[in-house]
Amino acid sequence: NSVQACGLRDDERRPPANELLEVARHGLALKPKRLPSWLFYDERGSALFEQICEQPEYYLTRCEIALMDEHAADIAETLGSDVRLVEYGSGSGRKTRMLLRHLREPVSYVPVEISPEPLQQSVQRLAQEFPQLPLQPLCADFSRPLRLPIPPRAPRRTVLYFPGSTIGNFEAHDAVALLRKMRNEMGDAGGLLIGVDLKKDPAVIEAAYNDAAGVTAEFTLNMLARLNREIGSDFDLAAFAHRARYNPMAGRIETQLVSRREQQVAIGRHKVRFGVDEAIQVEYSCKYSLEDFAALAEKAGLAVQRVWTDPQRMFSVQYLVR
Ligand code: AVI
Repeated sequence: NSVQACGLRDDERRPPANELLEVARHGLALKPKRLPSWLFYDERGSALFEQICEQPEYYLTRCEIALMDEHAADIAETLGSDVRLVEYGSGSGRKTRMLLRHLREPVSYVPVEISPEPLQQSVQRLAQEFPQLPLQPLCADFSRPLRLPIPPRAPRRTVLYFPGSTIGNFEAHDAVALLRKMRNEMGDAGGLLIGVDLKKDPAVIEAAYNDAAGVTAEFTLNMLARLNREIGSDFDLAAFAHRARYNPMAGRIETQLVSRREQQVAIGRHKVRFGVDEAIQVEYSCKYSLEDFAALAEKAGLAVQRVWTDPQRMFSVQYLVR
């Protein structure tokens, strides 16, 4: 097996504290207050996200794995032979392994992941199961333009894999921009295999983001804990609450951190004031109908070629081409 090292200097691995401070100060000066959802994913946040995926209410992961389990052979057939597979975000790798088991003579697998530890772990696991497959991990932020490693031989096509409905965490305008960037990266003959969560009974969606065990609440609050750890802010975690509600007009879960009382929080040398019930908007999780998503893809110059979905239309895996 050939595994390329992921070359990244230590100072490139984690946003520096002054950048985090600037991001926090900027977001908390906005009206209404906002913090970006990438702040969730420090080591603790990534571990909590893995736990969310195992909660009984969080149907997304279970449904997508069931779809891959049932259709992996058909999906692999659609992608064809001699594919270079590029995954945006390396995740736990379970869905990827299901796909790789069925791909015919893949040229290489390129997981793209911003944090080096999960990237290394998923590559090590894959190297054991697929000793013949060239692995070319890339430590990078997939939302920025990528310089893909040179493949070991010419692929028939480059297929980008973006599971998990992570596209839902981008607002429509940013989602179109990301899909357009992917369109460039896949090249003329390329494709995009993407997981997309679907619109359904709002109660089912809301439950997924308000699990009874409180893991999602802890995940959301970890954003403030992270800021306390890394920039020395003094958020009192007991004075904020997790709130995730489905907005039917916008078709999305809106997750907020809500101040339980009037308070002031030190962010660097500044004090930020919060009123009772004042919210920080921290995440959107957009839900699509099949028609909505096809229209979004079209704006990015992509056409939906195949859709795999379950009988209850909970979740979809879609194959998009130019
Ligand atoms: C990563 N992403 C698709 C998850 C979602 O469902 O929006 C993140 C998440 N946030 C709360 N629960 C899960």
